[in-house]
Amino acid sequence: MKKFFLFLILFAVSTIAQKKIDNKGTYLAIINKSDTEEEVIRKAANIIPTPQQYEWQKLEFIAFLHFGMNTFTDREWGEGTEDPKLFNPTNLNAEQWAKNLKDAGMKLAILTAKHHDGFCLWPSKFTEHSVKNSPWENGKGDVVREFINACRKYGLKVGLYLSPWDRNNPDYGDSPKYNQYFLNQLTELLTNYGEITEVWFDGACGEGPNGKKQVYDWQAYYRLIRKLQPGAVIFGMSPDIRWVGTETGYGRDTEWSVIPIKLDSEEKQKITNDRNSLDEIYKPGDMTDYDLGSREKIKQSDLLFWYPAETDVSIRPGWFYHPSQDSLVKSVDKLVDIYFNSVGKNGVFLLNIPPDKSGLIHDNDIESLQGLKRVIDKTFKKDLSHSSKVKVNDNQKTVSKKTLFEKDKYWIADDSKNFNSLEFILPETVSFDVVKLQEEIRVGQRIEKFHLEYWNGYEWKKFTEGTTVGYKRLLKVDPVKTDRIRLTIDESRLSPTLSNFGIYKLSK
Ligand code: FUL
Repeated sequence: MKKFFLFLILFAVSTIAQKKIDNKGTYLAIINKSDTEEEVIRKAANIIPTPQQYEWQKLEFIAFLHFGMNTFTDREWGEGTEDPKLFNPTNLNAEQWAKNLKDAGMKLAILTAKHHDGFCLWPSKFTEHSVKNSPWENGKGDVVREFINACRKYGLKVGLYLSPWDRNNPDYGDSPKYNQYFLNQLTELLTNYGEITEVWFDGACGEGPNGKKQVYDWQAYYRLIRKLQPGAVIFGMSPDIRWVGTETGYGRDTEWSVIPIKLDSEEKQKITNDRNSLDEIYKPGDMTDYDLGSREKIKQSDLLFWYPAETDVSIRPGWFYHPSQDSLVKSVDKLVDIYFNSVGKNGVFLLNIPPDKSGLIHDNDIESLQGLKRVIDKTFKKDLSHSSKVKVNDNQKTVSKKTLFEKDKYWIADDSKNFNSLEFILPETVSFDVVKLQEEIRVGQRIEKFHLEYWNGYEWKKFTEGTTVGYKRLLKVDPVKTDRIRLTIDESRLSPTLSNFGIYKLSK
């Protein structure tokens, strides 16, 4: 009998810690004035990504291609009055783009189908300002099609950038008319080219105080995209994916994917527990604040939802190709640092590689991309804690790390109020300088503060600490030599989870 109870206790210890994914969370939560702080935190801890957001987050590293009229005029923002005849790549080869992006480990590529100058890279029926009036392929070409065919061939998902600000269209500023034009263009792009994974809306508008005042019908845009491409996520001016807030490639040290917003009384009437209702009220707002999702912020809000960060930067100083910047392509070391600060700070890394006037990605850019890939592959090839055993909260029973983080399984603490630690016991002493932590975001984002220690043979020594983890947190640390590492979660919203842990040696 005693043995039976012992078995039961051991069984409980080994099963409590590990769970299979269940979808108990919600996509959004309304905060009521009467909610206690505890209630607000409980709501925040249970917000989860939609399936589309989760799939997108897993892409980690994606590409941007700024290509268009500006490539030929050597500008960043065109006027909209440029002659379509200027667009004439001599050697355009979208397969060269796709192959190099794929080889660099990118999973999706986004092309500027139309930038602010209004010039369309596809032969739109709704304007003359497009490739159809250029000498390229005698006006019979379609860059969007060539790009998408090449991406499909190399197994890359596809995204399209369509600038709402349009300096060429005469109806811009006549709001209903231009909105219809924009919807027509979206319809062309989202029906004629198969599956589109990301639609990219930029917030720029340089019209100035006396310029044309176009009121965008965001709700109509979202409705059309949901209808034509229900699997797609919308970047930027939408409630799906937010801009990280800078164009440097560096995310915040504390990067929450659960974001609060304020609502006016009309919006409060319209919002329900259904995430689709968010589309009906969402107004693009400023997401550049240093603190977006702290306890203080969420306590003062009306609504919480999953709103992850995309971290964009160009491999060159400009977004478009300029021959004068050939020597200014970011180095491998810089790109590696950006990788750690984007993918490694709970963001998706969107790196821009602009094709040149001939229609090819320049050799200097390819060299840096290949260098980045080499470092990432070499560094993350071998997790030095792979064969470790894990001790949870000083429990004498250990589990193998492999079993704890097996596919679709994760560790969840019993109670957020207890001391929560995971000790990784390695079969031998190793030396490392990179740590990887991942939360199981399909349960929510919960960790608010953590620290890491190593055993030096006598005592525990702290070697790093942090705040949020989210989908992925990568930490570069001074080299550590040990056979025991302890992760302690000091603060969390409800019970924290962990879906992966790894230690590596940065290898160039
Ligand atoms: C900005 C634009 O104005 C730039 O030209 C570029 O497209 C960048 C990605 O977004 O807002």
